[in-house]
Amino acid sequence: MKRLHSLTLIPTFVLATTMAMPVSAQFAKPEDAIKYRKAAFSVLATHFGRVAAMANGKVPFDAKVAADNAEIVAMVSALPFTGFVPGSGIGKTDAHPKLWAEQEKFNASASKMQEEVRKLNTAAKSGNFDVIKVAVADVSKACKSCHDDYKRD
Ligand code: ASC
Repeated sequence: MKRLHSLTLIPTFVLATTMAMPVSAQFAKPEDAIKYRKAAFSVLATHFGRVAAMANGKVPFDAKVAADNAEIVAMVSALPFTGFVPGSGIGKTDAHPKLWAEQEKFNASASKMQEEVRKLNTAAKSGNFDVIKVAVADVSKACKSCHDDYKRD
């Protein structure tokens, strides 16, 4: 077997180091955190939207497209939440100020979404359209529940 070149371990090392840092050290300004989480939500919504469009009959079902997009959704579902750093509740944000006073509840809501997203990923890999439809509905419910509580309209 070929020896694993030490260079191949660098990305892993960088990722591990970055993730171990306190999130507040990752954004120079509150606006940067706001921009980051909006971008991450946008990626999440784009890929979830592609699966949801099929589940809701707006686009013909394609098992591979569903699986590929559900995988991306699962991959990025944690990203937006690193952007909710203290002090980033003011500015161009739809985040409700109470979010920072209810961190535990907010985190539980985020975890619920991530759990449903993991189930969607499993469902999408199975290729079973009926199971995917249920999983999509459950993810939507989790998204909406958190928006109802923490997104200003
Ligand atoms: C989506 C999307 C959301 C959720 C939400 C569910 O596709 O972009 O934010 O579903 O609309 O109610």
